[in-house]
Amino acid sequence: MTERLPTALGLAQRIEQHLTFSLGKAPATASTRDWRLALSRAVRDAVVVPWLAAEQRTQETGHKRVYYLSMEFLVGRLLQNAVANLGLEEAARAALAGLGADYETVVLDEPDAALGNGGLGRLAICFLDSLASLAIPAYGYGIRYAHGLFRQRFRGGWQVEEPETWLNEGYAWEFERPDASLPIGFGGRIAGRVGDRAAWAPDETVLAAAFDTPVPGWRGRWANTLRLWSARPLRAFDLAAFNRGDFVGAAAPEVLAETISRVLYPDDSTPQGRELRLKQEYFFTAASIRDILRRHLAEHGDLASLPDKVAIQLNDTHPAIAGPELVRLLVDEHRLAFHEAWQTARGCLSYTNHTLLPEALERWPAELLGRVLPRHLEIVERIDAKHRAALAAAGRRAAEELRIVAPSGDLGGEVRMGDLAFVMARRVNGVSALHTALMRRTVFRELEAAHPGRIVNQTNGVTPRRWLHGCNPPLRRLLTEAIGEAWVDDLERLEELVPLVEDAGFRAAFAAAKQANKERLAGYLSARCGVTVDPGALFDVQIKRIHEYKRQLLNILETAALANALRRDPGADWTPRVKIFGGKAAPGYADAKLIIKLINDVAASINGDPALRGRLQVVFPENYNVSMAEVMIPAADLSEQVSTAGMEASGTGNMKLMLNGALTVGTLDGANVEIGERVGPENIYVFGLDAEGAARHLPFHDGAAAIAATPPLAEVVAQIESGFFSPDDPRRYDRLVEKLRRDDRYLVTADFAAYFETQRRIDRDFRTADAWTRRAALNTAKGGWFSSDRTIRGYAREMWQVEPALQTGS
Ligand code: RUG
Repeated sequence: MTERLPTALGLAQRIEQHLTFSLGKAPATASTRDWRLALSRAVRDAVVVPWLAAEQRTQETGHKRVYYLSMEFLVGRLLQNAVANLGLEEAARAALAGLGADYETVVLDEPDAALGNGGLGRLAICFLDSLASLAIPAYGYGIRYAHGLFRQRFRGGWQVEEPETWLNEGYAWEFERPDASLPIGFGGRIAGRVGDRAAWAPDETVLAAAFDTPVPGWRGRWANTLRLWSARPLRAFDLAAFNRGDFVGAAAPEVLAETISRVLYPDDSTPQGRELRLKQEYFFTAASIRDILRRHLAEHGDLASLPDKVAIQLNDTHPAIAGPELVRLLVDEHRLAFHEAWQTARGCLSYTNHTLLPEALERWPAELLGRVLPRHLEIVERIDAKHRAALAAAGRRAAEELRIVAPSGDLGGEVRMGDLAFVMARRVNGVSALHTALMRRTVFRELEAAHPGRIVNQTNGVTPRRWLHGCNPPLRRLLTEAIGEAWVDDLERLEELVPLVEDAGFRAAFAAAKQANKERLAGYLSARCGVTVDPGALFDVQIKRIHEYKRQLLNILETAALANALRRDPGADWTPRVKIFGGKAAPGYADAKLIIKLINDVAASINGDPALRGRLQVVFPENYNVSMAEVMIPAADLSEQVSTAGMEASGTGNMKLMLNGALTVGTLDGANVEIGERVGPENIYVFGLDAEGAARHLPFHDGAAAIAATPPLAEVVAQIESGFFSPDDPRRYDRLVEKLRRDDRYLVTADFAAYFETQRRIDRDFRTADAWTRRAALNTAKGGWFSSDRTIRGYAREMWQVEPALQTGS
């Protein structure tokens, strides 16, 4: 499918048209925002052509469709990505210049759509990019949160959260689809039964309103849809109440309904047992499942073909209610027998698990589930009973561990959503090799034994379009000069760089690209936070959610210990370092917020010490987000991936940093293991306990002995306790220190010595600049496997049984 993409002239005309007719502005008075919206509309026009063509082709050929259900889509900015995917960069630059506007300024004006917390939501967007680039017909389904992830501010070094308002700043990409709205019910009772069928009478109903954003793939060959649901009241307004003068009461239905899609739960890897969260999960899942059934019936007219034509992917357990919802619709509304409905649903569903942390595995009190979704609880109980009965009939012990609805302290027990998703899925995926192995041995041990082969591994990946081509123009140019542009379609072609790494000229060019990116980051930090950093220093980067298991604490303790060593021996030839942190803590996660404060306190102490100037600096810009990552990642020399082994399911930042030529310092955790396998042990810094070693120390590790045995750590701990970093409140960190001493469940103290020693090795290695560049370039060359195109091909083959709708080159 070749589309007619606009030239610079054609694009300029469209931009002007949109400026005039969509925005009502003249070029002379247009603001940057106006130009941005006009360009976005013009680019959206260009996306619509392949988008409609792709939809038409899918319908005509009856091709199987993939549906990716995710509570989170961490979109970031769209404009630059769409421009690049359509090959319109030069045209857009020239068109805007001709109109008197600057392309760079305009694309940077776009606010981030932060409809996700971190890796899980960003992975969903990388997957959508790959699905479209591979021409696999797909829909992403999620929630159109009015407020995405909060905006982070630092006040006195403490994180404070402000609401984020992405929609107020103009979002040019979506199409509202009033004809696709669906009523979604909650609560109520079962009003009647006939055989397997039941009539559910909800006592609260809201409308799910659909908003579609086209997702163009690379070269604009294909485009898919991200359909986000917004909650609306069934009746907008209570006129009778208004006429009585009860203005607040009149708006009540609106407020109540809209609450459902108002905020993204600002949490990651910790549970949220709130009723509103359950309603959000059901709201978007039910709307999506009904939409899928409606489309399938319109296209194919029968339900028997559902598993052949529909693959539904559950991104974590958040949409796990999809199983019971699909069974409910098939039984109650489409009159299938229960068993047939269950098997049909199972034929469509797959589930990806993203965490083994017990506290993060979703469980809903049966009482709550029964109150909000009474029919679904019945169905879950029936699935549970039938599943265990089937195992018993096959001669397997129906172990207690296999119960989906498990007895607990709560009245009526609790529903284990991971087990439900597992039982309802044809395939269950782990996001790295290690994570998959641990999944088989731990959380799903019994289920794996009962259903051997159901668990598969497709390690995460990242889209090279955004995370190399888009964010790193200097390196993109070098790679394309060196090996041609095919690497953007097939990232494994980066392997062709391996011989070039031995070429001094190539290494010099690679180092120059890195330097240019470091200068760009230095400029960004200066403009944004008023700090001056030396682009000649080692840029040591830890960017991710702030969480105890990710161990930003280990990093900042090591930083403070390094500061002590520098002060003690000022004459030594130290490697200058800039420690860069970025990340948000969940608002209710007190210990993570205390770690943020500690990083900022240590930063103040180090950055204010003249003895450390030019040697060590700590930078922690507020409000880390996707677009900040796009500036930091290309500039990083060192990638901090230091989670407690066994706790980070995969990581994807590790892949982005590696691809952009950063060396990893990390534990044998998540996808670090696979990074190490590809680059070889001499091109990665691995330290500390592995997953088995860590498991032997847990559940409780007494850190006091390790602290005493590690003098640099003991010194920092003593400083913290003495108020060295917090003279205004010497007791501030008592709780953190107490946890390190008595209950160091993230094994910071156990790994500190190895980490400190490894960092000193890194100091030494970085000073042999050419050898460092060689290893950095090898990281890029070996990074091709971490493309999300590879992951999606794996999902397509192993989980979805779907082929691309276009052959490469067509
Ligand atoms: O913490 C995991 C990351 O290790 C992983 O890379 C990412 C994508 O698979 O998902 C993250 N995650 C896990 N986010 N939320 C959860 C638990 O719901």
